[in-house]
Amino acid sequence: MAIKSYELALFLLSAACFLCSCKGYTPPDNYLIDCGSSANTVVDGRTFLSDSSLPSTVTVTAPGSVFVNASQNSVSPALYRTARVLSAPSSYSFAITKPGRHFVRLYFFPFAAQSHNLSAATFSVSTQDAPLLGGFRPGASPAMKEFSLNLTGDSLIVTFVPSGPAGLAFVNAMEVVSVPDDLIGDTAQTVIPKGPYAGLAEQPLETIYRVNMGGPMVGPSQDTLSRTWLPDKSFLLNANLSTSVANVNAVQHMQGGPTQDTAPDTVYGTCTRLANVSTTASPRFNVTWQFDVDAAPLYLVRLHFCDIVSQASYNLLFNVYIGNSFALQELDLSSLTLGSLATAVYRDFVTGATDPSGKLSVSIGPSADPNVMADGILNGLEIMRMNTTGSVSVVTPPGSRSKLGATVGAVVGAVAVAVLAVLLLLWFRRRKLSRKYQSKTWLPFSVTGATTHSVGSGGSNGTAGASGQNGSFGYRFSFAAVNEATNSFDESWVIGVGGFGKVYKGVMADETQVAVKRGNPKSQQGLNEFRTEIELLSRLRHRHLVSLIGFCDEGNEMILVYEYMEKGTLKSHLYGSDFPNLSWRQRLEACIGAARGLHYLHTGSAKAIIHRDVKSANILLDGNLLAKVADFGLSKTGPELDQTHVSTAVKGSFGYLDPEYFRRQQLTEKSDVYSFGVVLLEVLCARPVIDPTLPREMVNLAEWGMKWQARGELDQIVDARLAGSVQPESLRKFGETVEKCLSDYGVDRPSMGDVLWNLEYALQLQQAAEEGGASGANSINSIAGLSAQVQNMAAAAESPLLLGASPVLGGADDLSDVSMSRVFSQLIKSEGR
Ligand SMILES: *[C@@H]1O[C@H](CO)[C@@H](O)[C@H](O)[C@H]1NC(C)=O
Ligand SMILES: *[C@@H]1O[C@H](CO)[C@@H](O)[C@H](O)[C@H]1NC(C)=O
Ligand SMILES: *[C@@H]1O[C@H](CO)[C@@H](O)[C@H](O)[C@H]1NC(C)=O
Ligand SMILES: *[C@@H]1O[C@H](CO)[C@@H](O)[C@H](O)[C@H]1NC(C)=O
Ligand SMILES: *[C@@H]1O[C@H](CO)[C@@H](O)[C@H](O)[C@H]1NC(C)=O
Ligand SMILES: *[C@@H]1O[C@H](CO)[C@@H](O)[C@H](O)[C@H]1NC(C)=O
Ligand SMILES: CC(=O)N[C@H]1CO[C@H](CO)[C@@H](O)[C@@H]1O
Repeated sequence: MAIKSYELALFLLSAACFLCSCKGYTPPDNYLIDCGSSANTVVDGRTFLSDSSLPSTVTVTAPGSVFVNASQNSVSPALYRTARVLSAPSSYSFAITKPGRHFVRLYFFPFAAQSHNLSAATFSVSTQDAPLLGGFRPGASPAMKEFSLNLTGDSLIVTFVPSGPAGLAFVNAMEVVSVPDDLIGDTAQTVIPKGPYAGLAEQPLETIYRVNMGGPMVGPSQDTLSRTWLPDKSFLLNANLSTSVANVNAVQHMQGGPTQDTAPDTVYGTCTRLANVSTTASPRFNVTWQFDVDAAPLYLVRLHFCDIVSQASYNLLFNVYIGNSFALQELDLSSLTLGSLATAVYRDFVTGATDPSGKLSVSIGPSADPNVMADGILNGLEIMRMNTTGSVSVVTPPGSRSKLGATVGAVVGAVAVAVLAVLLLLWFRRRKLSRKYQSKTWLPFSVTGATTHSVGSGGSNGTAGASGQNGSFGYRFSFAAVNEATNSFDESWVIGVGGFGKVYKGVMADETQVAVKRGNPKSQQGLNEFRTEIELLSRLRHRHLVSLIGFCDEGNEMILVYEYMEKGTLKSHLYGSDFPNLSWRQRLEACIGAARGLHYLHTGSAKAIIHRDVKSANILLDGNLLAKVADFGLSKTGPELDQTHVSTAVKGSFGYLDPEYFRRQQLTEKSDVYSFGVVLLEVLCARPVIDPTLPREMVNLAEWGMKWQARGELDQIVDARLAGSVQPESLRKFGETVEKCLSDYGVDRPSMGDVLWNLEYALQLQQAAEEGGASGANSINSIAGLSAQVQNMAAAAESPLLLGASPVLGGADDLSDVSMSRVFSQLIKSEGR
């Protein structure tokens, strides 16, 4: 509510701004100081106070400091003509009226002063909570350093500590100005690997670049937050591949989206666009901007977009890269703005330098879809350094309480952040290195046995390839056979596209329908996934895992042939397509099937197998809506008995990723349980797990769902098509299960076996109620039904591997670790309700 009215106030202010052309945002804290000056200085309509007549809310503790000024005929900008020279640790302390983000801007220019050699000054600057500059030596020309800090206390102490042989520090001017709370959110997306990043809210940031693509320089007087935006020409690698477009008056803002304070209209209303050079030999190319950065730290990269170029919605489709990795793949701006054109949006990313020599590059390039015209735009870009190292010093103003405790806490916090950053970096590097040292050519997978040219699918015409260690790999098909089965990889037979490549429908010579996944031979990741999938799927057979029929590794091909799943993905039955609605029972049954498949993966062989990419798009339905788990490309064998986890780079899909896995990079089966919990919510609510078009608090389904579950009102967000048909008892059981799956810590999450049992139980509750209310007789029937299953389970528990190896057995064949006493205690409890 508070946020709403605040936004309304902002809106009114910006509306007022339109009328009176005053600034849109009034900062609660607004300190502007012209350091070393004995008179006020007005710059761009803002008054910088004289350093000698400061208000009582600013305390300077600067023993032995002196004011110096440049020669009378200096032509440097006004704020850079005076300085306060500090020859001992010194501080400026500001009273803060409203906690939250503030810009701290420091101005430096070592002009020639008579009394001191400012060029020799070397010093560090910190606040009581964050290091700002370490061993800093101002350059030869005027420069402003801008930091964005989330201040939590009632004061900000900026401390300068001289560190060079000259024992000097100085500052020309300072600003401490409030920033709207929603300017920097808490979350962003990491690029390598792709995933969520949380924790920006408390992160100190230093602005490194702020660029207006395709437009002019925007100065402090044209920006509601007095920022400076540079033109992009000097950062373009090849300026002749792009054109500039401007349509400033068209810019619109959507509710809950960026405002004038996010970036001025001059930024959103101008862009750099892929040039229309379709006459040249290669009409498809990228436009790249390159920035010098330090190789070590992480950066927050904010990309601003506003489709001022399209004539109609949904026509512009393009890719955005940070370094060589996708930041936004097949970006469709209209879908982020509910279809409206010329509407401002931005996306935040966290990345390291994209080149070890200290470069960060951002590119836009055409869509991979050959039917889409090569086009792409970028309107603005900000690169902010996330400071994670260094120490803080505090020169406490006289009379104020010592804040040692707070300082120590801050240092400890900073160390924790630093450790996290180092981990992130190491793992970023490792990925880079491992990629670098991988051979560029694709080595045929070592499978013995000759290739034959005849085709079969379970018949006797294929070759049963075998490897020494892992037993049978199933059938090895000739390329000719696969080619024929897919009508020469007919594009109109494509039934899906994944990271690995396209999936085609196919019909083998004996009329068996198959799904054929053809990998991109150039993808190294693809090769690993190809191998993993063959190895795993050849070992595992289960009614609820999609079966591998065979593969083809002829030449450079990486082709996998699976059983055909007629009804497609579970996801497509929930939203985004026009399949008939699934009833709550059907949905529960699909979840139960998938849970069985995962439970088998986790427990069906000596070493647990962790799927790592559990999502509704990887759960497929056959003609009878029987659910099977697919896509084992990312799967990993679980921990050895003596370990509790597998350490690994984070992979998986945004929105489903276990936060603990992301934090600690330790993989356990419980990461799959988390992702499965997200799938359960998706099944209940029938909406995407991440929907950036929704209001902020609704974007992430897991968060949104848990909010309602915590209030005991999960029924409020049930798919409208299920209205009234979900029995409250069933929903309650389901909700509790979801909540447990989504526990923050893996140890608090149930095993897949427990999840399975709880879902079975939710189904029983639903059936019991549907079949005539919870009369005594029906309850007894459903208990009888369950007991029968429990007996099956007990039988199954004796030889899980054997049952797993045989796909025909199926049913409740894999509940090996559900304890009988638990089953009954839960039944008894429920009867008591
Ligand atoms: C330099 O400082 C002196 C005394 O502080 C002042 O009188 C003089 O006007 C200043 N010069 C300039 C160029 O500002
Ligand atoms: C000022 O210090 C710089 C760096 O130490 C030095 O290169 C320069 O010669 C000095 N200038 C004067 C006038 O002493
Ligand atoms: C500042 O940090 C606090 C936690 O220390 C957080 O609650 C608050 O939301 C943050 N404010 C902003 C504007 O990010
Ligand atoms: C565009 O840039 C490329 C590479 O710098 C250069 O080879 C080419 O001649 C340029 N084309 C034009 C029309 O300037
Ligand atoms: C690009 O050029 C092609 C042919 O030269 C033309 O059909 C198309 O409209 C142009 N696109 C734009 C955006 O100017
Ligand atoms: C654009 O850059 C990306 C990342 O480096 C690359 O994968 C892609 O092939 C490039 N596209 C074109 C059309 O050059
Ligand atoms: C962004 C930022 O403030 N970076 C600083 C972090 O702290 C180190 C050490 O004090 C400095 O060197 C960086 O300049």
